[in-house]
Amino acid sequence: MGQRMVREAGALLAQARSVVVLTGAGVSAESGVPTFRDALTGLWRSFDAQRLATPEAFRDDPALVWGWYEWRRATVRQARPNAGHLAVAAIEARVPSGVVVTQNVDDLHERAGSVAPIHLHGSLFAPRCSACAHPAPVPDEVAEEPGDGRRVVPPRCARCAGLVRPGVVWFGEALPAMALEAAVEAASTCDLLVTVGTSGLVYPAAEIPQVAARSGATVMQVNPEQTPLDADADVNLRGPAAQVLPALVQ
Ligand code: BJW
Ligand code: ZN
Repeated sequence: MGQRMVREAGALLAQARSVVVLTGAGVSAESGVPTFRDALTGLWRSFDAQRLATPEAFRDDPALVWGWYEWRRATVRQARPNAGHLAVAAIEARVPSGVVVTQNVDDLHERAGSVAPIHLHGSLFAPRCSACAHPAPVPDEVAEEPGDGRRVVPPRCARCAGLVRPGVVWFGEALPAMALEAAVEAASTCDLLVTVGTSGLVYPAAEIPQVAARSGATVMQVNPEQTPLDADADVNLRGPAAQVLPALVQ
């Protein structure tokens, strides 16, 4: 990626009055949070994230799925926002209208100073009852690995004794309507959408850059790899978020 390209992209950003930053797992990769499509590591090596993140997996083996989320919550708690998250917060603070839309279930944007990022796929820190949707407390960190190191029996709902589930959006489930509406509204009225670290494979989030492009916005992509979003992007900045984003806001 050339210096000239970064300068031009920085100039586009400086001119924009209304910016949406759409992030995916890649923005947290350099904080040590594995991306969704990265091979699972350690104890979880033999599992497939696409299969675990489903209502069917939770129904068939709630302790396995809950244990996976406990492990991921612990990873995120130990992680710190990186220079990419900080640059996103700086963009948001600098432009007259800045909106952060994330597919991530971690809280690293909040911890970097972003104000109320829109979470399209929920949060690791908002468990709820699988039967009555009553919010449940976030469990304390597990001090030591229980049992086989993977399965953790989920807590029960204080209201109806149903099984508590992670407050995330699994495949086949609807996205939170207000979050999706707010994201689409922001994308259709912005003059620049910056998509960062997303594979562009998961819908409806993957449509958001198209919404912006069709409404006449410039679309900029930050990703070390090619993605299906390349076609919609006016500017493709190939590189890791924690290097490229800070260079844009210098
Ligand atoms: C870096 C980097 C660095 C690395 N810097 N970058 C239309 C067509 C086809 C299918 C569908 C469709 N519409 C719906 C579907 C089905 C399905 C879907 O999209 N399937 C596809 C797989 C084909 N969608 C759904 O089921 C959605 N629901 C739905 O549509 O409901 C309809 C409905 C309506 C009304 C009633 C009922 C139903 C729900 C989707 C939910 C997605 N949930 C997950 C799990 C969340 C919880 C959890 O985390 O466990 O969300 S799946 C997973 O993918 C997670 C992510 O947010 C999401 C996106 O992943 P992301 O962020 O793009 O990460 P990766 O890992 O894929 O990519 C990382 C990228 O970073 C890569 O490009 C790297 O190169 C890059 N990178 N290092 C910058 N340092
Ligand atoms: Zn309940």
